[in-house]
Amino acid sequence: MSIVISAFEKSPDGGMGLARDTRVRWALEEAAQPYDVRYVSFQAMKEPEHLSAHPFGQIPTYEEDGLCLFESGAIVFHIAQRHQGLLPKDEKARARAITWMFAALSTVEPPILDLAIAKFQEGDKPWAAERLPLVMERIRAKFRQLAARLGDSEWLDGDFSAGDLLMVSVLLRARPSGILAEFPTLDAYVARGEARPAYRRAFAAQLAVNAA
Ligand code: GTB
Repeated sequence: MSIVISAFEKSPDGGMGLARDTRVRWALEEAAQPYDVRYVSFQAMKEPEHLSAHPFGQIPTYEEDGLCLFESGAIVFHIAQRHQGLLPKDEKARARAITWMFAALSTVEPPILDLAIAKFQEGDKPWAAERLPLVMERIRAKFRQLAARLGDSEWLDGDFSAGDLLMVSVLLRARPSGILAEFPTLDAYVARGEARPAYRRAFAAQLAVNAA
C-alpha cells in the first residue's frame, strides 16, 4: 500500500524546506520508502476533507493502508520504528535516540517558534521591539546547552538517528534569524544533516513544487 503525505500547495518559504513536510520526506528518503504527496491550499486545509485527516487543519499528514497520522514527530517516529536506519537496534541507544526526538520538538523547537510568532504575528504590537531580544536570548540559551552536549561529535548520540533528523530540521528554522551562524558547531552539524543524500532528495522534492 502506498504512502501519501500532505504538504503545502505552495509553501510560504518559497522552497527553503522549512515547512514540516520536509522532515517527513527526509525520514521517508532515509528509510528508502516511496511516497506520494497530496498538496493542499491554506483554504483546503480548513475544510472537512483535510480536517478528517488533521484535526488542527495543518500539514503534514501521513496516510498508509487505512492508517492516518498527523504531527510530524509522530510520523517520523512511525517511519523510524518500521524501517531500518533511523533508530538503533540496541534498546538503550534506541531510548536515547527517542529522547533526542522529544528534545528537538519539545525543548529546542518552542523558542524558535516563538521567534517566528514574535516577528510575523506580533511584530506590529507596541511591545514587540522590547520582547524580540528576550525571545532571541532564549534560543541562544538552548543553543549554548545543545552545542555543549554535541561538542565535536558528528551526531548527538553515536550514529545518525531520527533524533538528529528532527534536531537538524528544527535548527534549520533558526537559520534565517542569523542565530544558528553564531554557533559554529551547530551550524556544521546542520550542514552535515543537509549533506546527507536522503536530505538532499527530500529538499529537492519540496523545492520542485515551492520554488517561486
Ligand atoms: N506540531 C505540528 C507538527 O509538527 O506537525 C505543527 C504542524 C504545523 O505547524 N504545520 C504548519 C501548517 O500547516 C506548516 S509547518 N500551517 C498552516 C496553518 O496552521 O494554517 C510550519 C511552517 C510554516 C511556514 C514556514 N515558512 O514559511 O517558513 C515554516 C514552517
